[in-house]
Amino acid sequence: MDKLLRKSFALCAVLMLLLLAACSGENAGSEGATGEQSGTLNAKIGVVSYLTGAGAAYGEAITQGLKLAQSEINEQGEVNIELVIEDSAGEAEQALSASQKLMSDDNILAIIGPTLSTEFFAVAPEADLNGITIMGTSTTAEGIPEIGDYVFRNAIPEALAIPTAMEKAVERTGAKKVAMIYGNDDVLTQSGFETMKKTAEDMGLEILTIETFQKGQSDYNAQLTKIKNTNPDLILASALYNEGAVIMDQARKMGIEVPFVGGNGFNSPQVIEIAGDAANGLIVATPWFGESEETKVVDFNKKYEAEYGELPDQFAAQAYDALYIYADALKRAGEADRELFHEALAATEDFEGLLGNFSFDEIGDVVMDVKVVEIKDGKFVEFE
Ligand code: 1QQ
Repeated sequence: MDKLLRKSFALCAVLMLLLLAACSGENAGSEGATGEQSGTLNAKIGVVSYLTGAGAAYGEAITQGLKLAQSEINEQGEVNIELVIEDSAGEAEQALSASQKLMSDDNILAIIGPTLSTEFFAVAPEADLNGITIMGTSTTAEGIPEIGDYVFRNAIPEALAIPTAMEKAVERTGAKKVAMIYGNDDVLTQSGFETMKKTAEDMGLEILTIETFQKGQSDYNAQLTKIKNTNPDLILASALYNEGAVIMDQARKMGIEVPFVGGNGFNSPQVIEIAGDAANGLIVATPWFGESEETKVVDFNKKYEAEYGELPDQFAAQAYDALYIYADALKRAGEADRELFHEALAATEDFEGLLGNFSFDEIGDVVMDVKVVEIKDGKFVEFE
């Protein structure tokens, strides 16, 4: 009799559990969720990326990295991610309207992007206000995670990358005098410049001249003539790849042979594509070193090349890691709920990604190591 009672209790418990599981599957879909079906957590992630216009190679690399991670993650079966991708064209206004469209969809769990800090500063305050987690995978200007509680990035801030690159460059070249050039109409290139200037002052370097330019400029003769006349040991340049590559090309043609130290904008194979040999001598700091012999980097290169017919760059690698970081948070959240996801993401610690060990600090900024690389013989190689 006792046994029979215990058996029917057990049966009831199993039935209750089955019922609960079925209910939670049906209810999902309200709060940034598309729910859990057959043991898989479903989530829709919004992406805003720079896909058309002068800097489209940034957005192309980012979305390719995201899609590769998405197919691997979905294949693993624990979570199933749908990406809803919108183009920002590198413009703050378009980035804002694209993200407003995403934010108004209750089924969007969280956002990745936009690409440029200039765009991110227009979008992130609104995401934060709406309680929607947003993460930049390429936004490196000062002040990004400080925008709010729901704002994160997995891109290395200029404040960390630039001093690392400058210290190594000065150590090797023995440089004492520097010339500076930067884009004064972009949040990232301005922020990078501020960091370069402060670092130069802290290191006791003499700043010979400070030159500026704007997006889309094609002739740098005036700025480069001034720089050449001051005879610097090193040039500190804060630029996106389009303008940066043209500056290097024109500098080399004028006979300026000294190395350049750049920020995140310069860290693209597009610089080599556009400037050719003139790109040799560019030094940048990055968490990504594509020539690494580490198995995970080699495997990623292979898969990426097979899929897209080209090798990945830092932007692809950071985006790839970003989606894994989101998937990891989603698993720990246990359901596709905006609040639970936000809490889980903020608690990310010692995540082992393609770019190494990754944690968020208390404000959602990056804790990770950077390497210094240079362009030599038309390739990014480790800076010795
Ligand atoms: C920023 C950047 C750009 C180079 C991203 C493509 O670092 O705008 O913050």
